[in-house]
Amino acid sequence: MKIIWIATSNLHKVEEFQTMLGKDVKVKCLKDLDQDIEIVENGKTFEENALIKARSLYAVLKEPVLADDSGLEVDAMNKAPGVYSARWMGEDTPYSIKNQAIIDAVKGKERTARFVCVIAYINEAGQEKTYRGTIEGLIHDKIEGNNGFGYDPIFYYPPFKTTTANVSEEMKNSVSHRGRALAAFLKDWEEQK
Ligand code: ITT
Repeated sequence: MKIIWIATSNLHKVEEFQTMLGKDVKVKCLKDLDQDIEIVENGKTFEENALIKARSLYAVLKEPVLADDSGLEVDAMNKAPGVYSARWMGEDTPYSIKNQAIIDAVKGKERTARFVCVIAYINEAGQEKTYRGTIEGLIHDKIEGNNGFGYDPIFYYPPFKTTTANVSEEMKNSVSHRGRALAAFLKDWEEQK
């Protein structure tokens, strides 16, 4: 079976990648390594951070790797939390609290927001490329839905008439920032075969 390494320790991302890539591929992540690698995510953009993650894993494996850097941009918050989405208000703060804080912050303001995902790929020869996917939506006025993760329960996607936490994983993946970035990567990858 083909193995694809992804430089993430977020098991929700791993699950989404596994579902999107299908049963012929086994997704492996940082938790499958027999050593801890230190990744200093100090980039200012999703592209920089995705490359930092991919390079850290490539340095250890010396085989093709993917990495994902993603986050939520809220227009009324000057595009925060953005690249700080995981760390915003503290990495261990429950999303019920972070999500309510965003709902409160946009009250009476523009509700537009987007999820952004940048996938970085490094091939066997060490060549690097990034792929960006976005999904435009609105900050919902309440927390809704039990699927997905992170900010999904407040991300209202108008075509679904509900949040991305209130639809199946397949439905979310079919339009999501991660799904779109992965589709761009796969198209390029197939063409290069
Ligand atoms: P890795 O760095 O190990 O990949 P992470 O969770 O720290 O895991 P990021 O630095 O890319 O990853 O931060 C992404 C954060 O953005 C994530 O923790 C969520 O808070 C949010 N996010 C990204 N994609 C999301 C999605 O599909 N649904 C909900 N929230 C998402």
